Amino acid sequence: MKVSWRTLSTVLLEEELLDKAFSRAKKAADRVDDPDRTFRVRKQMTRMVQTAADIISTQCIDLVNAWPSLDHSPLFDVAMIDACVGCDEYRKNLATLQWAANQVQRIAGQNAKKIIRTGRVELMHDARREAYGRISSIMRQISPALDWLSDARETLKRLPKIDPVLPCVVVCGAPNVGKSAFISALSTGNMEVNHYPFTTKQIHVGHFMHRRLQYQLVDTPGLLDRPMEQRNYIEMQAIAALEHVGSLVLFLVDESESCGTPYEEQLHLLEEVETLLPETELMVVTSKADLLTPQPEMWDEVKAAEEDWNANGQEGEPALPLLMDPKGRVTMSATEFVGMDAMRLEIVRRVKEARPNDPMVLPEGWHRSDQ
Ligand SMILES: Nc1nc2c(ncn2[C@@H]2O[C@H](COP(=O)(O)OP(=O)(O)O)[C@@H](O)[C@H]2O)c(=O)[nH]1
Ligand SMILES: [Mg+2]
Repeated sequence: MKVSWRTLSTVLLEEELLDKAFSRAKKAADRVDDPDRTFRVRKQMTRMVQTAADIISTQCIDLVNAWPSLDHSPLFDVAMIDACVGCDEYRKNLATLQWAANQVQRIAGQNAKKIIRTGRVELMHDARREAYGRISSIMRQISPALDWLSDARETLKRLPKIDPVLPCVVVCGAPNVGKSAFISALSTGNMEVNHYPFTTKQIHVGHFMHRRLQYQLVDTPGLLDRPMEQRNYIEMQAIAALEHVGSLVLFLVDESESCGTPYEEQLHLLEEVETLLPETELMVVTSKADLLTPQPEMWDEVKAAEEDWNANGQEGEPALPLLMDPKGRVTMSATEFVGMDAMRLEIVRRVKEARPNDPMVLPEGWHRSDQ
């Protein structure tokens, strides 16, 4: 099941939920019409108690059902939930709502019985009043859980959406090396702009399609861009989460140093990323090829090959020449758009190598009926 945190409905807090429950209950009572006073009051009071309990238990149960179960969530989501709000709290607060739903229904049942069993109108009113008091007391007890879930929803809404089944390229490197520019240059369609809940920096999640398979490109500002000792527990968790979804890590190096981080320091960071994501295939790429002096030898050749390929409708999967820098690393310019198409095809090849048992790829000799 794929959950979008953005579609979870708002959590009504203690006061809001009580107001809603009691005002609906009153309306339900107002609709009762019976000439016999005893019958009328009995119906009114039972309806009030039952309606109030139903409204409250429905919100609680709906919430418990709508929020993803941690046992059935992708590892990336679980790691992010743990990093951002805490899995134990998450479970505990949802369990509290489940408990409250049962309690208010039990109270409604008990007091409805009292109302039905008496013939005295004032005792019916007393039983209704008692039910309201007990329901309010339950609501007071779950108020902290409602507050917590409401805050958690705001936090989790801002998480980047990553589909664990699809290839995912994690783009990292020091600040300002061109991660965001690279992702926008490679992406087609809408780019999602997001924040990790623990950083105010914008993150970009982009996509491109190749052979009907969507490739995700994830930005990592504030995560894989500074020395290890400056990272806190939450950030470490988030980094661990990336290893669960990353098919390939691209580490961008800005040799021009226009990013502000010295070259040596960037290489130090690279070593750290290698130790932080040991299971994921890593590719080092030089960004901002247009700023290299001298210009990469193959600049004109790559540019012409890419222009040709685009002019011919991007037919096939040619071995477009990769732009290389003098150090022998693949390079590209996101602003001049040179080396980008070659890079995209290289990413596809690398991801394929890194995911030999890709569930989306059919075995040799099989054909999709719609191809
Ligand atoms: N000349 C040049 N500048 C670039 C290139 N890519 C990014 N930049 C510039 O580098 C700065 C930082 O880029 P940005 O993508 O925000 O870096 P991020 O912090 O790694 O996401 C911006 O001013 C970009 O315009 C490139 O290929 N060539
Ligand atoms: Mg950026």
